[in-house]
Amino acid sequence: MLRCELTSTPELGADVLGCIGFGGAADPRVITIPLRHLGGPGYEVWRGRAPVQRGRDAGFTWATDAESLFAATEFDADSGDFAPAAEAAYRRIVAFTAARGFPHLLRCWNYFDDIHRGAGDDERYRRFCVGRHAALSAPGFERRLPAATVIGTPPGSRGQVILIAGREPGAQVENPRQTPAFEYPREYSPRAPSFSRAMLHRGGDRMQLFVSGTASVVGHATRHPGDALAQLGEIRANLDALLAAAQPARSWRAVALKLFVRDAASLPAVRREFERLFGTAEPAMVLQGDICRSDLEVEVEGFYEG
Ligand code: 3EB
Repeated sequence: MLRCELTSTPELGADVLGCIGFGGAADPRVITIPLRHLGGPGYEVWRGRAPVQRGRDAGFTWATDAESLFAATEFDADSGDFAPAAEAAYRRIVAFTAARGFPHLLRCWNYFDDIHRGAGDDERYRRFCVGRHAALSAPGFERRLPAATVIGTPPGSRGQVILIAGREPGAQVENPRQTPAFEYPREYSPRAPSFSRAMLHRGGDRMQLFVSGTASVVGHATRHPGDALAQLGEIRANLDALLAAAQPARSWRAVALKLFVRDAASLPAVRREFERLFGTAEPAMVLQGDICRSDLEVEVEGFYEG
């Protein structure tokens, strides 16, 4: 069964599928994401059933037990149009996961720099959406999209995708308060963002829910542009609606929450509001990063069990 923990002291035993370190880590077994770490645990550890088999092939660092495939890859995206780079990365991902016998993407994390560079439809995030869509679109694909996060990293960083894939498909969960991202109207991007709000799958005798990066988007519009505290309240409402929509589990427990903030200066107030809204029982990892729409100040993602 897949497990996740956020920790500041990772134990890298035989059951580790992947360990992701934020800010910077010297250990070569740790996948480093160059986001500034602002608080909470600095490592995200995914575990499976020991002994995990691992390797490096075709541009992927991967690990698997019988049930899940964890993989990470990098892509260059320094100049020119970003869409072909994103498309190539996702075509590699589709081919690699299928070849290893885990053809169902459950969860993808996407990190790349200069996410807002370029005007209008030339913005890098929008070009990323175009490339990802080209690689994933196939008949019926919109019902099989993984949960996802896209966060902008500091200038000069390479593109990185981390993924979890399964032998069996997950079940898509959409949010009744939000337009499905894959149906966003044309004004946001030439091709809509290819992700599900959440993916549900069975982990042993429990249900597990991968919740995508969730922002202050209601319908398809940004609510409370520029207002981090009000956006957090909207995120709480979005998560409540999503968790309620994700049956059969009725009481979900947050196992791992990540809070992304655009502006570190907003942090003390954002943190207090986060603790008020989410409680302090589960420490969240707090990271500084750019959220896909420039009027979004905060985003929360999670892994839940029920
Ligand atoms: C949103 O709701 C906010 O393009 O994969 C959040 C999570 C967002 C994932 C993606 C985008 C993505 O539209 C942005």
